[in-house]
Amino acid sequence: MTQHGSGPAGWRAGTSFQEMWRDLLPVGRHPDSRGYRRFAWTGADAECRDWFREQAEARGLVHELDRNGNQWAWLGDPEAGDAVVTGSHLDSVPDGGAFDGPLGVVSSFAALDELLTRGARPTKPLAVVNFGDEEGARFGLACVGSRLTAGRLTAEQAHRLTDGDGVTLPQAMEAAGHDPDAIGADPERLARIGAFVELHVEQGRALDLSGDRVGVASAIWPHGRWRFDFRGEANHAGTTRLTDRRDPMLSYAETVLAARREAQLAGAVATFGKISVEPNGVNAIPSLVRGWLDSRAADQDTLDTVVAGVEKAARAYADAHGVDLDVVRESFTPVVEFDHALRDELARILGRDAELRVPVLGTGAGHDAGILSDRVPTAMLFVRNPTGVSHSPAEHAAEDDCLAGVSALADVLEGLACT
Ligand code: HGY
Ligand code: MN
Ligand code: MN
Ligand code: MN
Repeated sequence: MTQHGSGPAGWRAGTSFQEMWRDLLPVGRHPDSRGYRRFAWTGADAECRDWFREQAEARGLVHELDRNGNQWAWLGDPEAGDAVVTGSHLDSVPDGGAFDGPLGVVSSFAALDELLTRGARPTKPLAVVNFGDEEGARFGLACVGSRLTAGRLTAEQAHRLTDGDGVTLPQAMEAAGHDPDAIGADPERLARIGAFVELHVEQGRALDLSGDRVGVASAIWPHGRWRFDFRGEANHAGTTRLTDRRDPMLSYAETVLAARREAQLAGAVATFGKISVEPNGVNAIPSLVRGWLDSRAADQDTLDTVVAGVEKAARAYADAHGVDLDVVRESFTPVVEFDHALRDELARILGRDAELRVPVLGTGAGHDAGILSDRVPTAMLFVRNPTGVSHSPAEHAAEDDCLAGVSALADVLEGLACT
C-alpha cells in the first residue's frame, strides 16, 4: 500500500535524533527485565511500525509496506531505480538491548534530515527501510523480511514457521492485518536499489579498544543454527534407579560443554542459548531435550569442523545413555564479503573528515545487509559500543558516538546519492 507524500519540495525535517530515540525507547520494553520484547507481528511490533510510519509521514516521505511486511520511507520516485537505501530493523531478541536495530533506523531518519538540511539535493531516490523479523526471536529464523525479499526463503518455507505457542507465521501475519499469501521474492524491488548501507551498533568492543567512534564492516562470519533433539525415556525422578535411566538431559549437558571445547580449539564461537524440555516437570526424567546451537567462525571450514565435532561428541554421549539423537540444521548464512567498491567508496567519503578515523572490521553478527549482499551492493557502518555487549539490556552507545554515526551516514548518503 503506497501512501502519497512528496520529494524534497514537500520534504520537511522531522524531530531530532534525541527526540526520535525518546519516542521509540519505551515501545516493547519489558517492565521486569528492562530488556525489549519486540517480536514479529505482535503488539510491540505494530507500535514500532506505527512509529516508523509517523517518522516517514512527518518528513513528507512516501511510506510503503511491501509484500513481506518490510517498511520503506521514500524520498523521490521509488520506481526511478538506482536508489540509495539505508535502515535496519526494529524487532529484538528476548530481553534485547535498545540499540541493536533501532539505532540504524533512527540514525537513518536523522541522517536524511542532516543531509537535506545541509542543502544537499539527491539526484537519486533515497529510502529508509525497516526490515521485519530480523532477529527471528518468535519463529526461530533470522532475517525473515529480507530473506523473503531476496528470495532466500520461499513463501512455502515461511508458511511452515511456527512460534512456541504453535501459532504459524501466516496466522500471526493475518492477525496483524498482513496478507500471508502476498509474501515472496521481490526481485523488481531489489533491482531498483543501487546501494544499501546499514548502520548498526557494534556488537563487540573493537571500536572501543581502537578508540574510534565509527567503523566500516568488511565481512560477516558464516553462521547457522542447529537443533539437537535428544530423546530418552520419561520416568519418575524419585523411584527410577540411576542405572535404569535413559536421561536425555545428561547427553545435552555434556554436549553443551563439548560445544565450548570445540569452539575454543578452533577459535570460533558456539552457544546453546535455547532449550526446551518435555514434559518439563521437576520430578520427571525428561523424555525429550531439545537444544539449539548457534555457531559462527571466521571461515567455512572452521565452522564445519566445530559443528561436526559437536555432533560427533553428542552422538557418543547419546549412545552412552541409551538416548536417540537427531540433529537438524535450521538456518545457515554463508560468509558475507561486503561489496569492495562500495566499502572503498565509504572509506573515501568518510576519509574526508580528518577528525574521524574509520577502521574496517569483521563481525560475527548476522544482518539484513548480509542477506541482501549478493543481490544488491551493501555496506555497513558500526557505531562504538563501550560495553561490547549486545542482545542484552547492557548494550549501549554514547550519544556523541551516535551523533557521529548520524553524520557519517549523512556523508555517505550525500556521497552516494547527491552526485
Ligand atoms: O543473530 C544475529 O547475529 C543477528 O543479531 N540476528
Ligand atoms: Mn541482533
Ligand atoms: Mn541487528
Ligand atoms: Mn542484524
